[in-house]
Amino acid sequence: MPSPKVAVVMGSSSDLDYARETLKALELFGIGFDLVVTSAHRSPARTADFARSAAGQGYSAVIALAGYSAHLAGSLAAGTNLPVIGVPLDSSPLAGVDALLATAQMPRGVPVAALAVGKAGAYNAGVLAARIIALSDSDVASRLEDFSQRLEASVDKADAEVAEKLRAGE
Ligand code: RP5
Repeated sequence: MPSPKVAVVMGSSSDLDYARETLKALELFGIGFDLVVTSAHRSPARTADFARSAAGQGYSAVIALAGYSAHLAGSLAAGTNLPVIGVPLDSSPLAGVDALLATAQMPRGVPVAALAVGKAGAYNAGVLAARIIALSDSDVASRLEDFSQRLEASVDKADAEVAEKLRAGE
């Protein structure tokens, strides 16, 4: 089985710090990626070409991160039947409310999986891609199991730490 990979698409190079969160999650699950800059508004032809060629490039999903009036995820979803995961970014004066609405409010028939605004959404995009890939990849499925267990253990640890602080009078 070829190793899984996804496309991580940013609307601008200024989105890189957000995309790093996505890459962090993808690396955790052993999922490869290509990181691409293309803009729905500034380079519409390049964006459409990328969407049309995405399935042929072997991606399992496309992750789109964009701020302001974020049409990137929707534009990509218009040109591919791959699952498109959209991350609205809080890079504008409206703190991502604009991008959230533009990413989530897709018309019937052209879905985008719209995630949380900002870095939590960017990280979760990698986790959601892993969940999609895990449907047909047992290695990724088993890494997801470990991930969930570590997440749960971190809550137990936080609970114990808070109790300890209270006992110590902090
Ligand atoms: C969006 O506009 C990009 O995704 C970015 O979040 C925002 C600002 O882009 P720059 O003006 O910094 O290139 O399209």
